[in-house]
Amino acid sequence: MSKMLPIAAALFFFYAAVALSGAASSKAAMVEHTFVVKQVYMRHLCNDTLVTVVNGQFPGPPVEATEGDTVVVHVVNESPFEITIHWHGVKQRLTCWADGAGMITQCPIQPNTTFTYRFNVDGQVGTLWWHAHVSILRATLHGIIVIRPKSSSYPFQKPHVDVPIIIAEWWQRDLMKVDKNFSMGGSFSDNPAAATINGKLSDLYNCSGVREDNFVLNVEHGKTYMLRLVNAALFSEYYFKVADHKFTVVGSDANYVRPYATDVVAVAPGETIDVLMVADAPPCRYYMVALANQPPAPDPQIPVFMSRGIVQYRGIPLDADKCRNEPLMPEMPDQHDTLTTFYFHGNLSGLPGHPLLPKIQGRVDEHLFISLGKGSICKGNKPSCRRGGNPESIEVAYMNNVSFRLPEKMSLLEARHYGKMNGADAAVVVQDLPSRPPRAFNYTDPALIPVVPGGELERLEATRKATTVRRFAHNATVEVVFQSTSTMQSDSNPMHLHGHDFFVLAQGHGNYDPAKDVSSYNVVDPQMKNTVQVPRLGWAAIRFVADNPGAWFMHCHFEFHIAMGMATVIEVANGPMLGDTLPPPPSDLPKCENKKN
Ligand SMILES: *[C@@H]1O[C@H](CO)[C@@H](O)[C@H](O)[C@H]1NC(C)=O
Ligand SMILES: *[C@@H]1O[C@H](CO)[C@@H](O)[C@H](O)[C@H]1NC(C)=O
Ligand SMILES: *[C@@H]1O[C@H](CO)[C@@H](O)[C@H](O)[C@H]1NC(C)=O
Ligand SMILES: *[C@@H]1O[C@H](CO)[C@@H](O)[C@H](O)[C@H]1NC(C)=O
Ligand SMILES: *[C@@H]1O[C@H](CO)[C@@H](O)[C@H](O)[C@H]1NC(C)=O
Ligand SMILES: *[C@@H]1O[C@H](CO)[C@@H](O)[C@H](O)[C@H]1NC(C)=O
Ligand SMILES: *[C@@H]1O[C@H](CO)[C@@H](O)[C@H](O)[C@H]1NC(C)=O
Ligand SMILES: *[C@@H]1O[C@H](CO)[C@@H](O)[C@H](O)[C@H]1NC(C)=O
Ligand SMILES: [Cu+2]
Repeated sequence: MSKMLPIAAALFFFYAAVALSGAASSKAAMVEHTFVVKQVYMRHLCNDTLVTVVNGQFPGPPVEATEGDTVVVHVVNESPFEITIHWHGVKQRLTCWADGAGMITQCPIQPNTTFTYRFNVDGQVGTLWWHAHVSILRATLHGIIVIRPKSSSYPFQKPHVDVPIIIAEWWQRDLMKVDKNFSMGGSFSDNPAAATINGKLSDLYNCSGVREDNFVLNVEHGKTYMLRLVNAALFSEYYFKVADHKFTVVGSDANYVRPYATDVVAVAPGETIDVLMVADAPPCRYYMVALANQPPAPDPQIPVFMSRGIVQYRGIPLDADKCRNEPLMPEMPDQHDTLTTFYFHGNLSGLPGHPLLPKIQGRVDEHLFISLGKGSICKGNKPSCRRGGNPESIEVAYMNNVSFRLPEKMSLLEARHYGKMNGADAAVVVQDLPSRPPRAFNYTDPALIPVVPGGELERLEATRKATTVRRFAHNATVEVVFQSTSTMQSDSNPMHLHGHDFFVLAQGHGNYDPAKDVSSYNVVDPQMKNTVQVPRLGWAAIRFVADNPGAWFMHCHFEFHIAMGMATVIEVANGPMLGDTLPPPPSDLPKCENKKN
C-alpha cells in the first residue's frame, strides 16, 4: 500500500498543473504544418506499388506539440481521391468542424483543393495520431501526434528518449477496390502483404532473397526510452515485445495510466500505448516484435502477420559471442491467444482524482446497450431476396440491428447547422439509434458463429441500413455497454468515440448481465480512453460526459467493420453559455456541391 503514496502525490501535482495550465494559455505556441497528399510509388517485395501518402512519407510526418498549443495543418490534396484527415483522440473542444470525419463533420477535400485544419491540444498529454477518414486510405495516410506536458513535468521519471513505434500494414492492392469490396459485403481474400514497424517491413520479408529493412533503435545502457505505440493497422490487434526487456505502461490514448509492469503489450487498432523501457540488458542486439492476433477457428483465418525491429546497444563487446549472429527473439504469445489482450487491458487503470470522475460517479442520465453484429440486406432496396451466399443480398455490420449509412449530399454537422436535417428540404435524413437491440438473443453463443466455407457469404438474418444518431443534452452523463456478438464470428471490436474521452468501467466475457456486472465497475480509478477493445464474445462498459457540442462519429476501428456499417453518430447539444456553443463553420470548409458523383 505504501507504494501507492508517491503516485498519489505525483497525481495531485499533475492535476494541479493541468488546472493551472488554462491560466497560462498566453504562452501557447502555434504548430504549423503543410501536408501534401500525393500518390507515389514505393518499392517493397519486388513490386513498385502506388500508394497515397503525406509529403512522400510512410508513415507520414509527426505532429509534435506541447499541451495548450494551437495546431494548424494546411492539407493540399494532390491525389486523385477525396480525402479528410481526422486527428484521432484530439478532443476538439468547440472545434467539431476540424474533426475531419468525412460526411459527418465535413465534405471531403476534393482533388486539387486545400483545406486548413485548426484546433487546440488542451487538457491531454501523451500519444495520439492522425489518419485519413474517407475510406481505407488511412492504410498509408497516417502519422503520430505527440503532446508533451508543459514544463516537462511527467508523473513519473522523465524518459531520456522518445520513440514513436507505429505498427501498420503494407498493402499491394488497389485500396479503393478493397474498400468497395468491404462495403459490398466483405471479401476474405483482401489481405495486406506484410506488417510494418515505422514503415519497415523487416527482415522477415524479402525480394528474391534480399531482405527488407528493419527499424533500428540504437540504445545506451542505463537510459530510459519512452516507446509510443500506435496501432494504425486496418485489420489486426498486435502483441508487442522486446526480447529480454520489460515495460512499464504509463499512458494510453493521451491519458496517464497507473504505472503497470509487463513484458507484453496488446494494442488494438486506433489505440495508443505509452511504455517506459529501461535499457538494462547486457549490451547486445534484441528483436522487438509486433505479432497480429486473431480468434481461432471456426473463424475464417487470415495469414500470420508479424514484423520486427532491432534494439541495438551502443558498445557491444567484440567478444560477446551471442551478439555476433542473429539478435535475440522474444517468446511471443500464440497468435490465437486472446486472453493476453483481455488481461492486459483489464489490468490498466487511470490516475485517481480526474476532474470528471465525480460526474460519472453520480447520476447516469442515459443508458445505451449496443449489440455489435452482422446481418444481410437485399440489393436494390428490394423488400425480400435470397440470402446466404446468394448475390441478391449483401452482408453488412450493425449496431443494434441498424447498419450505418454515410450521408451523401451534405455532412451531418452542416445539415444540423443549416437546419437541413429531416423535414421538407432535408439534405440528410437521420433516425434515432435504438437504446437497445430490438430483440434480445444469446449474443455470445458460439453456435451462432457463421462459418465461411471457401469464403462464401454467410446465412445472416435480415437487417436494415440508415443514418443513425443519438442526441444528448449538454453535460448529460452517458453509459454505453458494447456487446460483441457471435454473428461477427468471434471478432473483438475496438470501439472509438470522437470528441470525448470516456472512462472504461469494466469488461467481461459472455453476455452482459447488469444484475451481476454493475458490481464489477471501477468508478474509483478507471482508465480514460478514446478507444476501448471490446473483447471477443464479450462486452465492455464505458461512461462519458457529453460536454462537447457537435456531431461525433462512434465506430469500430477495424476497417472492414466500419466499411460494413458498424458506426453511429453522437450528437451533443449546445449549452446555454457562449463558451458551450459550437461556433459557425470556418469559411474554407469544403463545399459539398463540389462533390463529384
Ligand atoms: C507483387 O504484386 C503482385 C500483385 O500486385 C503479386 O501477385 C505478387 O505476389 C507480388 N510480389 C511479391 C514478391 O509479393
Ligand atoms: C489536378 O491537377 C493536375 C495538374 O494540374 C491535373 O493533371 C489533374 O487532372 C487534376 N485533377 C483533377 C481531378 O482535377
Ligand atoms: C474483391 O473481391 C473479389 C471477390 O472476392 C476478389 O476477386 C478481388 O481480388 C477483390 N479485389 C481486390 C482489389 O482485392
Ligand atoms: C525469401 O522469401 C521466400 C518466400 O517468399 C522464402 O522461401 C525464403 O526463405 C526467404 N529468404 C530469406 C533469406 O528470408
Ligand atoms: C491482470 O492480469 C492477470 C494475469 O496477468 C490476470 O490473472 C488478472 O485477472 C488480470 N486482472 C484483470 C482485472 O483483468
Ligand atoms: C448462451 O449460449 C451458451 C453457449 O451455448 C450457453 O452456455 C448459455 O447457457 C446460453 N445462455 C442462455 C441464456 O441461453
Ligand atoms: C433486425 O431487423 C430486421 C428488420 O429490419 C428484422 O427482420 C430482424 O428480425 C431484426 N433482427 C434482430 C436481431 O433484431
Ligand atoms: C456544463 O458543465 C460545465 C462545467 O461543469 C458548466 O460550466 C456548464 O455551464 C454546464 N452546461 C450546462 C448546459 O449545464
Ligand atoms: Cu468491429
